[in-house]
Amino acid sequence: MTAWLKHLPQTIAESEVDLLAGDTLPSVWVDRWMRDPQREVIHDPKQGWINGGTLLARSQIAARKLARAGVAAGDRVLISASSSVDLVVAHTAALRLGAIVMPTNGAYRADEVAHVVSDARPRVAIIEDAEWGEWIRAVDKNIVLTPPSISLDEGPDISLDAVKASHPALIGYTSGTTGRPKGAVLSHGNLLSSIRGLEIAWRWTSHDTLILALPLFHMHGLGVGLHGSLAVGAKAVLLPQFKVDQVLNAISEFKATLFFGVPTMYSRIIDSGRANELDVLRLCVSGSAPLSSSLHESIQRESGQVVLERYGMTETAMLVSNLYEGARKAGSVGIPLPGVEIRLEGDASEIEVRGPNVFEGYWERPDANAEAFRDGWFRTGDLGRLDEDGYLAITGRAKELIISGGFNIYPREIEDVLCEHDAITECAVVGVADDEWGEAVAAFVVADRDIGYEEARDFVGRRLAHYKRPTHVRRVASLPKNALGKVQKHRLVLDRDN
Ligand code: MCA
Ligand code: AMP
Repeated sequence: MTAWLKHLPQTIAESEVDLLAGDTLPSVWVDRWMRDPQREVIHDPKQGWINGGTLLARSQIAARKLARAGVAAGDRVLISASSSVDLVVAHTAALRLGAIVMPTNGAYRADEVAHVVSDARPRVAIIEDAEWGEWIRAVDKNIVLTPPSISLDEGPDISLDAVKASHPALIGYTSGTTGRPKGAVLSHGNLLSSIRGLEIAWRWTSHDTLILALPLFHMHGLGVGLHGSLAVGAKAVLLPQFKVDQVLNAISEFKATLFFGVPTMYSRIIDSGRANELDVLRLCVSGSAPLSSSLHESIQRESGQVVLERYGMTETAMLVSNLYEGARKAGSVGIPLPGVEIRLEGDASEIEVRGPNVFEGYWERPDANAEAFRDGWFRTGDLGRLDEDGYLAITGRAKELIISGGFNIYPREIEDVLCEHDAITECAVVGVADDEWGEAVAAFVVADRDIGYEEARDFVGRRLAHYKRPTHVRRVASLPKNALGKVQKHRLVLDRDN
């Protein structure tokens, strides 16, 4: 039996599952907004509720402004801003126009911004930070800059919504073991099929209201939370920051039914002593990083909620999920979502995946694509094990990656920066278990003099996003190496006394 059939409610037969129904997300959204223009769709703290009719009209105007600024189908538009109705309008406008959106983490520093800009060459950058404008213009002074409200001149009426499922929709920057971040190009079909799978698996309907405190520049908040809410005609309440009290107050105020978060968010909710207030929700979902069994149990004990853990990636959107009606196992990410196939390959049991949600490759990186796929299967770099019920547990990683509070950190990037420090001759960065963040960054440095914790954090923080700063810094006489001179990272262990 196809593994994912377990996600179907009894009322849906396999033959009725159409993961590309509607062809593209923007056409599905526009269809909903036209059919029910009065229906409230998105809420933010500044603008309150915005309905479908207003989203339709405002995204059309915004698309005309982008077109006037020179954006045509296939051109890239960089978007980096905190969550707001304006951001949603800008994002939907760019997609309706056929542009390829580059959602970009607002914590990035100059070099990180310069890398993605010079790699994907956006025509317009929708940003809210003047410093970013300088960094972007330093790469290309012709890039048009605008805040999320899109303060550009309006262009003539143009035809929108002509994109097809095979056209690229998004470039999400992510990295591997080596080199700078690569742009994963996701098509409209990839994004839509993932949402259709979740709509079925999580019984997501227009009756739902999601409290969305995840940032809208990564797959979790954007490709799941926002895209899904818009596609099924549900409501999304945007919170520009994650603050436990605001989240719990919003659940009650908006009579919410759904909350999606990373494990650090759930751990903060437990620490607040207010976790019992999750009990009114229909569904709590966790992803982006491992949810420990103990946290899973605490949430259940405090609120009665059995959190549903799921697994995904920037390159694939969502892959595997625990069951809505059926077991939600702690320590397991569940069963492949509709349309998704998984296999475990090699001695290490690397998880490989295939399906309509899986991207076709990295932006202008044939070399990386050749490595990323094996016989048409995408190699996730995660290691797994299947239990007797077909549930997948993630047991480790073949790739060098640290996940801190749901953000991915590539040790190599931090090592390259630390090695620019005058006093550091060699260094190695590893992830260590951390109660608050899941994993934290530990830097081992060989240096001419003592490098203090503050100095190292400040040095990295001026060059890379804040969450990449090391939490532990150790000066060592030398790094352990094998006969070939390769650093043996597994031998780098923290003594916890300093
Ligand atoms: C903030 N800080 C962090 C992190 N976030 N340090 C390490 N890791 C982090 N993730 C630091 C700040 O720099 C600050 O340092 C201190 O923590 C306190 O900041 P605070 O304001 O409390 O943090 P926050 O703004 O509340 O952020 C915590 C957060 C955030 C809400 C958990 O990290 C977050 O939004 N995480 C979600 C990431 C996400 O959306 N991932 C999805 C990727 P100092 O005090 O020194 O200044 S998509 C993905 O992974 C795939 C597709 C999937 O499966 O979903
Ligand atoms: P990203 O590159 O930000 O898309 O992060 C994808 C990676 O996050 C995956 O390859 C996994 O290593 C990790 N990940 C996502 N969800 C989970 C989960 N539920 N449990 C463990 N790891 C996860």
